[in-house]
Amino acid sequence: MTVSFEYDSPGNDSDALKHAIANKLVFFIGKDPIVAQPKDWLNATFLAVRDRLVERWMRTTRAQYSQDLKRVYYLSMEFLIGRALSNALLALELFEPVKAALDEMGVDLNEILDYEPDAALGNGGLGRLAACFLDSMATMGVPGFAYGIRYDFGMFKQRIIDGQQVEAPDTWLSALNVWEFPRDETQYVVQFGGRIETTGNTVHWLDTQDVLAMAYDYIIPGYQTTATNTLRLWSARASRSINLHMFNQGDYFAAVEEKNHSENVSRVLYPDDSTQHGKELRLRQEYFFVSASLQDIVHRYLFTHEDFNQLSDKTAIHLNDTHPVLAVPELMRILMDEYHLDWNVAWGYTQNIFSYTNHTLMSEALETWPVEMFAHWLPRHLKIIFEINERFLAEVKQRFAGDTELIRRVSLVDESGERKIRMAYIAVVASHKVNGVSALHSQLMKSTIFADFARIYPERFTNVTNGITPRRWLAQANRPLAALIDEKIGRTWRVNLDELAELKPLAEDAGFIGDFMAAKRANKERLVRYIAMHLGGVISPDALFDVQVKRIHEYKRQLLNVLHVITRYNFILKNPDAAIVPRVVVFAGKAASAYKMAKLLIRLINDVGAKINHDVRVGDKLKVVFIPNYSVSLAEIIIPAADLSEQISTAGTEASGTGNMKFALNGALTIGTLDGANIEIGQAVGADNIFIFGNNSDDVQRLRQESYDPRAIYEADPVLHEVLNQIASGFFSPEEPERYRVIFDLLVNWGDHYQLLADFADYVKVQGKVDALYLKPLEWHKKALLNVAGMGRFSSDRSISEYARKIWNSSSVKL
Ligand code: NBG
Repeated sequence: MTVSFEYDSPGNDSDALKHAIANKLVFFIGKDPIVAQPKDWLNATFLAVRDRLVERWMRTTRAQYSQDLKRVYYLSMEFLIGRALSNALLALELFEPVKAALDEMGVDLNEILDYEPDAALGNGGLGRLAACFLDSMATMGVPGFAYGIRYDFGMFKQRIIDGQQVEAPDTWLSALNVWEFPRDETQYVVQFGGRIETTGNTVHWLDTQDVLAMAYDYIIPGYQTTATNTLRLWSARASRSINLHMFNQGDYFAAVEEKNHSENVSRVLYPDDSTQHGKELRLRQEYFFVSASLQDIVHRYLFTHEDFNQLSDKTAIHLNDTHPVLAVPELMRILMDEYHLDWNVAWGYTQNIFSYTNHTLMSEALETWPVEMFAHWLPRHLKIIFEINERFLAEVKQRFAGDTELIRRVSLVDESGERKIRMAYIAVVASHKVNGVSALHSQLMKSTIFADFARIYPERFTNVTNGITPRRWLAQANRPLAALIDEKIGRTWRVNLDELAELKPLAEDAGFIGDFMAAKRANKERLVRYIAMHLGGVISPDALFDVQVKRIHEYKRQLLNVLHVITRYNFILKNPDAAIVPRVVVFAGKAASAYKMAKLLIRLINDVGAKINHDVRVGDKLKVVFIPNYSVSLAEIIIPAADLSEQISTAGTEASGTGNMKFALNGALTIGTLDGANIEIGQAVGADNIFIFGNNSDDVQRLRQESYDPRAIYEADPVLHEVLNQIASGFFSPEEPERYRVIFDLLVNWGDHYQLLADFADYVKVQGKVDALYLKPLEWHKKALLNVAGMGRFSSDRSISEYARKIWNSSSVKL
């Protein structure tokens, strides 16, 4: 029997859109338009828009199957997606039509958009990069498929109470989430614990505690293409939803508790950025998500292939940092224990399939797991890792005979104290390519953390500089500028960002610069309104907006920025009549909940802000604003409004940065160190159009090894001396004078690990140059425009095409 199957393709004209939204509101949400709340309209619109993506999604999936393309699986513990609706409207080019349709029903699209919670399943740069990459993969037709965890609670919500960070849970799933497709039928068993038994050549993993992983799918739309991709997030389910035995015995509580215990695996995102939690739950989270993903990958492959011969021709798996590295022993386990491939065959596939991106050189972020903990939860995987290690070390022994130190250093098991598994080393040994995320970072990766491996496998190491999606970070976040650019060079820069270079000649066109200034002004006014509404402060859009927004971390040196702010404050008080460029210094960012120093920094920023903002002698000359609860949506408001972008990490510590790219693309000038992608941004926009200061990474290393003496700097510089004494003596915390003593100690007495004092004087000097330039608005905005024009290279489309070519060896789907 042939089945006749027909459905109506949804139309995009105004009537069709209106009907679609109204139908969803009435028949799906079940609300009478008379009483519908903004949230209901949001969901109705969401559903109507989603319908317009589903067809594309199915077409892409079918094409991927029928063309039997190599699939690129992107494994990441974090996806900082942000809001989906405005992004989908942009991809479909339906923003204006949907807005008009809603208008006719008396609903304001911009207002309802604000009701969508941010999907904040990530901490910072690493998670947001993953989201930009999804956008680019879809837009470029790369047959991508991303896997992650559907955390019940994403990144915590930050409130500032009495100047201090207070964390509250992010309940993004508490309301209806109409964007996702729950896949009840796609569930995998994930095993933990138990024991190993070997019979003949077969290894059995028995008596395990099992958890189910259930799939939730999200459509990732490509921009102006029918190509889409899938983000599949796993949610934990108890394997027996209630322990019937206990339930029958009347112990309902214990039965439910067991269920909760299993489901905790996907409960919450670890709110850590660059530091790792040595917690068992984290290990279980990592295994949970890679096991489900690998089972799914193998299942999908076998759906269209009869044997494994083509496995590595059809499959690329990318490890976004070390968090998914358990995928390596998991693939080996599946191939050997479940499909009875022998070691060499399985390992051959594994090495061809995996690739790995390193995102930080910070040693605390290079994950290790105690062998004992590992043995408890993942006994089979430990055995596999030991065997990988044995074979790897045998190879090294053979190639570097006699170098026993080398063997000890590169072993996958750290034997120096409590035995630990080194996850990053597994990633390097199992991958055919390992990349860093900026030219400097990739270089340092080879000369520091992976120096030995760069000797053993020099051909594996490569660089792919990060990028950002111009769809979200210019077209969507900065409509005034996008419209202006469209008028001059057309619209195709959205998919070919290099075209922005055509704006260069306009730097000489005073009329255009005027329009460019007006666009910046509009963005600044939007931020002024946000601040007035949410924080109650009044700031002037005439001031220079000096912005540092990112995670709070010592290496990012928000403190150096604060030292400059205080320096400025002191100058204003001492020189009441001096002409000074008015500045609003904006901070935003979250501190990991257990990171005391970062939290103290937030408090210091707020205390310093309170003092300065209330000092009538200062007036509009200087304001400090800490905007709480930094998020993707907030970034979309803050970044386009910035004049000055602070990228001031200690050289050699920020792997790349991506915020730096967003600011420059939106026409802010950067003040920064020669660190991460700042260096490449400087090359792209021209040395005259960026403010570089301070030591470079060689200087930093040399100082660290030789003679760094922060106290001497403190004693020799009267300006710095005064600022540090104020902090130490409670000038900003009179009710608790000792509050910031530890900051003084860190800088002056305990070695100033991030070398703030070494860069302070130059930083302040270059800030003076910033002021001088800002006094010449035409000059300033000319340089700002040259920044925009020079940023083509930093599109995540460029990054993804490099990954596809150099690392994944994948080709695009034909539609
Ligand atoms: C971060 C780096 C950033 C970089 C992003 C994306 C981690 C572990 N690393 O410099 O600190 O831009 O990754 O690559 O979050």
